[in-house]
Amino acid sequence: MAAINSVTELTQDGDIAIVTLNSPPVNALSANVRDGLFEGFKAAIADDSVKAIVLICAGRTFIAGADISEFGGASKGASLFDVQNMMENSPKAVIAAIHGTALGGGLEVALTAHYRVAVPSAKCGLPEVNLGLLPGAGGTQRLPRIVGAEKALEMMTSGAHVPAKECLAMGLVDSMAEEGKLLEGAVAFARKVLDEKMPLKKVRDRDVAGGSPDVFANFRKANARKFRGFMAPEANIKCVEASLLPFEEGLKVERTLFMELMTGPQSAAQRYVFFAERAANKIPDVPDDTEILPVKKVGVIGAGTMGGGIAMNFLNAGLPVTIVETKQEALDRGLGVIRKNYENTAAKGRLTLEAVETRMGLLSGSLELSDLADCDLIIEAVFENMDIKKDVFGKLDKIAKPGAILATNTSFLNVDEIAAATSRPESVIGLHFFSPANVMRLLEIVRGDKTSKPVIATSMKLGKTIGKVAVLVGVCNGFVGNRMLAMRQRQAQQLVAEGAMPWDVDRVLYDFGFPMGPFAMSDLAGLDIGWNKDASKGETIRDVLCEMDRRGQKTGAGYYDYDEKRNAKPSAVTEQIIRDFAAKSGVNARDIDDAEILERTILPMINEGAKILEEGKAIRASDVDTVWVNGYGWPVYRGGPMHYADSLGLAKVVERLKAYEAQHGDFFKPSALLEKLAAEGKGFKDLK
Ligand code: 3H9
Repeated sequence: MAAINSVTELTQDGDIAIVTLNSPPVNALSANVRDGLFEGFKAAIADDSVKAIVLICAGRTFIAGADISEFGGASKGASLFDVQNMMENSPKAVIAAIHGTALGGGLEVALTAHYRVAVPSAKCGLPEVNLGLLPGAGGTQRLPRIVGAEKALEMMTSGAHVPAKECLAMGLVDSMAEEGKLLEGAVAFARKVLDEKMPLKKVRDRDVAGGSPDVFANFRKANARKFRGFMAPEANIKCVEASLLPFEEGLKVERTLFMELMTGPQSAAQRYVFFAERAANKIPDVPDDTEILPVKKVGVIGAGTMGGGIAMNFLNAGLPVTIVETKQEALDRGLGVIRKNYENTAAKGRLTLEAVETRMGLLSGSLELSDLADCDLIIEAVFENMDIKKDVFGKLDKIAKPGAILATNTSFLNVDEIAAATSRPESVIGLHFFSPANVMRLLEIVRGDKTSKPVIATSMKLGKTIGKVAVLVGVCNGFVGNRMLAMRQRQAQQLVAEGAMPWDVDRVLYDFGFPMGPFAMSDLAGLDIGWNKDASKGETIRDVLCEMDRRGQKTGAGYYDYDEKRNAKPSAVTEQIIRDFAAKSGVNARDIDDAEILERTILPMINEGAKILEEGKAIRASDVDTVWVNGYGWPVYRGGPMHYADSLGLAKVVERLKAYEAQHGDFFKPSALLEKLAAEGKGFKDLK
């Protein structure tokens, strides 16, 4: 056995050399790893007793890609291309042995091996698109040469991690090894290559299947909506187009486009988000070894849209759930909706009917709160009213077993006040899911004054179990997300009061990258949420719209008019209502330009984010961004409001807020933290 360097070993099994990489956590292609691979292969090739070479990784995975944390720094040591050339041009067969995930640069390395062997649980993918990039080490040229243009387009623009079985069917993997016996399988395959004198296949020498011009045109058209605003998908498509050229020419296109993306703002933002989501898991005063409480059974109170969606998360993760409602009819309806949701997914081919039954089999309904007595976690999802919540928690306190986590799904109420309705505030926490709760990735976990560390650690871990991005926040009105959203909403309303039309505000925010603007959103949700017919006195534009039964999409009209297919059209009726309001309140309605709309809706959010940080209600600026990217449709290629503020420069943010403060008053007054950072020439990224 010979150590090549601190992360690479070269060993031998008869005439088969084995290059083993061991660079936790994910064997990313850092300078050290590249050096180790380069020297390892060089030594194996130079050794006359070696006839074939197996590349395998220790730990939980094959190479998961380039080392993202090294991006932007000066490159040191052997380049990835040096490694790949050494492997591809090796006169001895090279076999990549894959377990865990072969992703990005990792798969690109494997594609320069002559053969690939994988265990069934392995997955392969080129997920660079999710970092605002494209595979920059020949992957865009080699993948289509194996799987064809169409599959390559799908894989590269989705970043999907494709299971080994599918990879085998596509020819991306040549042979399967038994689970847990990868090395044996790969060595046996290497012997077969030698015994049968199998050729040393170079992927680069193959032709690309498919790839007529209409394949690309159709793909672009079919995905236009999904790719809107992003630069990387189009660059990936262009590379697949270039794979129809001779290999070296295609490689040049790949290189040029890769460098453009790599040095651009979108990829910087998307890489930032990658690390931000992972940083959110780290809670300074809740160490990794904090006790995790067992959660084997979950209770949900309320079978409405929210309760049902919440329940589905746990069912999907294989945990039994009991839902409690007050009336049989509501319970039946709630359980029925869950079944229907699963059946719809099955109809789309994304779930087997067997899986539907397994999940429904884990679900039970009850009209008795006492049926939650054996639950380890109980989540309340009843009406947003403090008295009702307190009542529920008071009752829960009496029936829940000792140590059970008692969670509220409130979206803005004071979790400490709710906790005070129990004799065990240390067990109470906020688990704020976003609608639809079974789909949206964000979970705001709200820590009360007295919430215990094990309850926090367990909640964070559960977030991961159910596939959420969990962010720990503190108690304040609306927590992080809704508190900042309220600022945007206020300005959106105010802009309309001053003469902007709802569709102008919506268009500016849509063009910025949000999936929809605030008024289209209100129409979708229903304008009458929180509106009371008896109390309504036509005091706001919304009041008037609701009084006219323009309650949003469901009534065919709201801020917008809708046709039968729910396509929105600016409404002359709404415009007149707005003009009448302006006249009544003596406002001189004016044209408001797009730049002002954008600044007045976005800058107050940034300012509020700064206040949240000042008050310690979020741990770090990147947590605020993680909330906005995953829960509120903030375009990931702009990194979140705080990252966006940094990209504008905080001095500029402060200057613009002050300009609006002079015109519109205190609402725009920059927070002390913003002023301080701007004065010091710093950004939110500099906060430690
Ligand atoms: C690329 O390859 C470009 C090339 O085409 C071009 C070359 C010229 N680098 O996610 P986890 C860290 S771009 C650095 O919690 P999991 C991660 O930050 C790359 N660090 O684990 C975390 O650190 P910490 C293309 C990385 O089991 C720890 O590893 N590849 C990298 O839930 C554990 O990560 C990708 O985009 C990296 N590449 O999931 C794959 N990857 O513990 C990105 C991970 O300090 N990675 N870390 O917070 C993933 O998708 C997931 O990490 C993976 C494991 C599925 C591998």
